[in-house]
Amino acid sequence: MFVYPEVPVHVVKAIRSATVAIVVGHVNPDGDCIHSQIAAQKLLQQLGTEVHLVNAGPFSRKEIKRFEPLFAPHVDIQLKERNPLVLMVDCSTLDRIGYIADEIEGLSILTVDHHSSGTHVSDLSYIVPKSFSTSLNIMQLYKALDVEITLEIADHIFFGLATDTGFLKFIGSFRGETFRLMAELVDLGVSPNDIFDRMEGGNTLESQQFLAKLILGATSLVDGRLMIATETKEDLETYGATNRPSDSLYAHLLGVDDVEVVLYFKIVNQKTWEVGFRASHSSTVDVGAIASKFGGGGHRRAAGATIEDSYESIKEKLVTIISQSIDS
Ligand SMILES: [Mn+2]
Repeated sequence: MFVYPEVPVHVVKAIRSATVAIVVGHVNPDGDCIHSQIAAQKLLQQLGTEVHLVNAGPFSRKEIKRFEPLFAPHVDIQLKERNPLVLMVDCSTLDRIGYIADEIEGLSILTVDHHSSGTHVSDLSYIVPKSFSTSLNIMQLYKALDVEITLEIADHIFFGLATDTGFLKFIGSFRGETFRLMAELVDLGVSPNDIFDRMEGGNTLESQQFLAKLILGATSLVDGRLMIATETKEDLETYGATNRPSDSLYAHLLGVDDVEVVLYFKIVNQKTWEVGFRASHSSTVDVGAIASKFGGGGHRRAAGATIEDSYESIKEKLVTIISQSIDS
């Protein structure tokens, strides 16, 4: 059974003794990153510290867009000269914070994260790879520093957790501690159904209609183990690129029995296609490796590539390579 490790004493001391601090997160931030940054800011403020939120952006996800005005895109030089403590959250390596890495050079960094990859910047850290979200690590900091978790803070923590677990879908057996922490947050007044609406809602009617169109036109190949959805130039003109329902499309098509891989062909022009790849949780197909053969990249289960060729030719090559990986 997993329990959170204690927050190291030198981490508690570093937070307590900071008079000015910067809280930075990774580029292209997600819900866990942004809500962890805000929850960390409030923690430090409760301790009397002056805090600045910094993130290089872009704030492209709809659920975090409204928080963008709270974040500065740069660390200004006068602030840096005051030798602030840098809290780096939801990432452990400097390459993840973009150009801000140069702007904080020489400052001491405290890392709070749940990713295990990469070489860490210092031993001043609270990194818990088994934690489902950085926001739960921040919750541990509140407890270690004995700062009250208000409803507002509880909401930030829960939202971060909800984002990183696909609203609890990615949590497996023997992880009761996550639910015990969630129960504390819900008893503080957090409403899981409100959080779900904020996370999954906010779609335009156009994006839902675009989704319907893509699902209706999807084709099933390789004995039902591969699904391909393709948009036309007219679809793009009707619904617009910002209404592309990518996440929902993948979820719907991967939810079909036996489907292992989903490809989403997004039109750039007749000779250029951006292809999104997704593989199911149980599939052995590594779509990141396949995308990289076409000049793209990504992870085992999620990847993308921009390919210059005709639709028919790209499709033929991808179907061949995917049916081989499914068979092997
Ligand atoms: Mn995270």
